[in-house]
Amino acid sequence: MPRLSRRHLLITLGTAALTLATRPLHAFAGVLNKILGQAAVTSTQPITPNEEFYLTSYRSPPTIRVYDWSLSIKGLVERPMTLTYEQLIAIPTVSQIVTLECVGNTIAGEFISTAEWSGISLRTLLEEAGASATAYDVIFRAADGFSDGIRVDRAMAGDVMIVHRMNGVPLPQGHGFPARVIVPGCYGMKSVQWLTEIEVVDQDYKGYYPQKGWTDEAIVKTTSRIDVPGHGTTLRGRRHQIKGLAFAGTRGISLVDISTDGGDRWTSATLDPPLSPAAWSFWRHDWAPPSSGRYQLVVRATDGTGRLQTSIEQDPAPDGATGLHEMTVTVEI
Ligand SMILES: Nc1nc2c(c(=O)[nH]1)N[C@H]1C(S)=C(S)[C@@H](COP(=O)(O)O)O[C@H]1N2
Ligand SMILES: [Mo]
Repeated sequence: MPRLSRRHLLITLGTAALTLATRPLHAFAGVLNKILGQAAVTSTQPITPNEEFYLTSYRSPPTIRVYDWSLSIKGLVERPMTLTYEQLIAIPTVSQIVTLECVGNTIAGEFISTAEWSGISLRTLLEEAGASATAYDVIFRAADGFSDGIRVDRAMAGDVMIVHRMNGVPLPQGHGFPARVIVPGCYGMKSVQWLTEIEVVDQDYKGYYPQKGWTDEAIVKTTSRIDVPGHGTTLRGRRHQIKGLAFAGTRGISLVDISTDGGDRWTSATLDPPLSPAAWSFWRHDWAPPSSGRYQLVVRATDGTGRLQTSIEQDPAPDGATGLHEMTVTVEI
């Protein structure tokens, strides 16, 4: 991403909460999909329309008026600063297509979507503020009381963004208006919405979900999903297309295999090039079943490091679901 020069940042010098609750993980895992979010309509488009992008927040989205809002950068920085909305949007934007997935997403679940996000690189902002080289974590705090943090080296990698636009329009209220964080390759919890404060600290910080026992590292697991045909479908005729998506965050997807016999034999599917290194991959496979009958379809992906997606089934808690997506279809030739 292009670097921004100092004169591009209109900054004002200035000076610039934590809730520890314990709840059993199993109780939490069960309600995450039902209470904390609403699944969007299944969409197999490479970019999810804003109205269909999945929603997750631990309470209802705050209503923020831009003239009441500011973003402060504080802590271990040489030049603490506060940006108004006007100042933030005046900075030349960079854009990146990034897939977000909730850590609570189940195998083949709907809590995964992709958008083009526009804003500024966090690295630029931290360099501008003079973040300490010896710092450990960067904490993001939000207007709804939510917070989370990432390691300073991750924050400085250049691909972490502070965004104020989503698919070409200002961030919708339900997706973090007026500004949010985007951390490619991490579960959605790190992409703090309704952002108000960035603090650089010299110790490990545990955010809202990590405090409750969820993963702090939050690196997405490799996942894949069959979208077409649907489970239980009856397919008529000799030729059919099986298709779906796969995602492994910033590791990317190198291979998708499909099995039509419950996982005994595998064939590689055709992969579409992803829209960005941080976006999901679409795959398809032309299938000519040899005879009528019932078939067990299974998909598995290999990430960009050559690691095969595990078939071991694990619930979303505490660090993301694993297992393969399987479904039964009936063929009538
Ligand atoms: N302020 C705030 N940011 C938040 C959350 C929240 O509850 N409050 N939820 C997180 C979680 S768990 C996810 S998965 C993503 C979801 O972003 P979306 O609703 O835009 O899909 O936002 C993250 N950022
Ligand atoms: Mo989430």
